[in-house]
Amino acid sequence: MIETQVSKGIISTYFDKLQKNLDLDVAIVGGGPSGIVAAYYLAKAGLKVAQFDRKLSPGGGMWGGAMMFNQIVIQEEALHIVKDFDINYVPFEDGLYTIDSVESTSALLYHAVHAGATIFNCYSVEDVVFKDNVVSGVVVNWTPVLREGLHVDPLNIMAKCVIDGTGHDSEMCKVVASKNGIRLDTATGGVIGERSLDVVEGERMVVEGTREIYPGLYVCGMASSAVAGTPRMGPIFGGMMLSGKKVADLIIEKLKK
Ligand code: 48F
Repeated sequence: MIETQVSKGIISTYFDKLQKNLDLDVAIVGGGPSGIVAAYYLAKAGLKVAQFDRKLSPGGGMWGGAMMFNQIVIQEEALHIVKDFDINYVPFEDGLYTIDSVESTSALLYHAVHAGATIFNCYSVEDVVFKDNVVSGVVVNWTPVLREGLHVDPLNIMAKCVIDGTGHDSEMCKVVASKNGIRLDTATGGVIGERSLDVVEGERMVVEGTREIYPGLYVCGMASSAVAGTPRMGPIFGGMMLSGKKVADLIIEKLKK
């Protein structure tokens, strides 16, 4: 019966996909632009990478442009990444370009999956796995389970590296910093919280701050600004893309040694 085949097709391929992703090279928490760019370059380098986003539609803060005007600005330095993802761009002024936020978000997602990354939507990462004081995986649950406050245990997914790409909330850094005796690689040892907007400094520092913040845990995108206390930058996305590429390069270098 076709009705049963539809169900069987979905169930068998979904659980096959999930089982294949229980042991990862890289788990990316958050499906914003920086994390998706990272997923693409990591997968292209042949690493086993999965990305988890709590929403139905991954893409984070990129879909809506600014104030829902669905255009985004990027700068010359990030243009090579825009080209890697086949996104149309229009020169604007002074080395700035505009791109369509819907086209670019879908292009990032499409190319990341085609490069070999697996994206799990509706997954909330609620904790990390700790082994010998190294972040070694993620603890996941269905977003609706957490929203409803249901008493349902999560599942564990192991990873050689975990990326916190959760944006302004820097949730994985907060989770790790909340454990007894843990200090992140920041001025205070904890999550400092992002500063008010400064486009030039924010864009520079988001890339500079992209790094391994605790053994096994990397930060990219706004999470790296939030953890280090550097400025937000608003709807200019070159820094997000460069940060995603940088975190991928750092991990590729580490894991391919
Ligand atoms: O915030 P977000 O878009 O991340 P980003 O890559 O990009 C920031 C920009 O969009 C923008 C900006 C640029 O100027 O300021 O804000 O740093 O996306 C973060 C994603 O992480 C998901 C959330 O649903 C969003 O799609 N997320 C957050 N916490 C969790 C999570 C979690 N605990 N588990 C799973 N997903």
